Amino acid sequence: MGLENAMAGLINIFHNYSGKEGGKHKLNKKELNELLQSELAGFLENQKDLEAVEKTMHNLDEDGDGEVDFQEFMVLVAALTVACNEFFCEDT
Ligand SMILES: [Ca+2]
Ligand SMILES: [Ca+2]
Repeated sequence: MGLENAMAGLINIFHNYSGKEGGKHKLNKKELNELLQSELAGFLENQKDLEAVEKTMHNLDEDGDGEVDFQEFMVLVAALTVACNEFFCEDT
């Protein structure tokens, strides 16, 4: 899988969840929660409670509109990808 496919995949996944309710291009708290539980369950094993989701939301929501847009979502993906890479490097 090339990087272009990986990027298209990220965009698809975001819109699968952001389009469920409210603004189609933004994740509200419920949509973010669903995305985290379904797509990042392995990474966020210890963040299953809503309080943690709320905290994640608050940290990601840079413009303070109460929802997470794609740019804000990418900050999370980038941070998790870097963390994953570090973990992977440590492990070998
Ligand atoms: Ca939405
Ligand atoms: Ca926002």
